[in-house]
Amino acid sequence: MAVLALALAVGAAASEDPRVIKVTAKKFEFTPSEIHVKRGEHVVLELTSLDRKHGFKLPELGIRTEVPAGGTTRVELIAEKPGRFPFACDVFCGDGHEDMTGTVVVDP
Ligand SMILES: [Cu+2]
Repeated sequence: MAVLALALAVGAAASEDPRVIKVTAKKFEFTPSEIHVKRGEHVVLELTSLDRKHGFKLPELGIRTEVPAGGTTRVELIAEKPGRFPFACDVFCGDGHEDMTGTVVVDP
């Protein structure tokens, strides 16, 4: 009985871990540029820059961070409402910077 309870507890803890979504940033794109999450799902965006410093701004979900050159930044995301939420690089990174955009799609 005690063993069963322990197994259930471990299973519950594991299911609460956020899903990690890896996103790379480079001049002048995010990959993937469209990120799907479920409504209420707890995810961590793991942003890695393959070249220089970039920004990551997702204003409708209150996220704004920077990704250092060659480095990784993690941001947590729990989207409570479905919809399409645009994000963009907000650290000027050269001609083409304006095209460095993407969308988080929160599925209902
Ligand atoms: Cu940029």
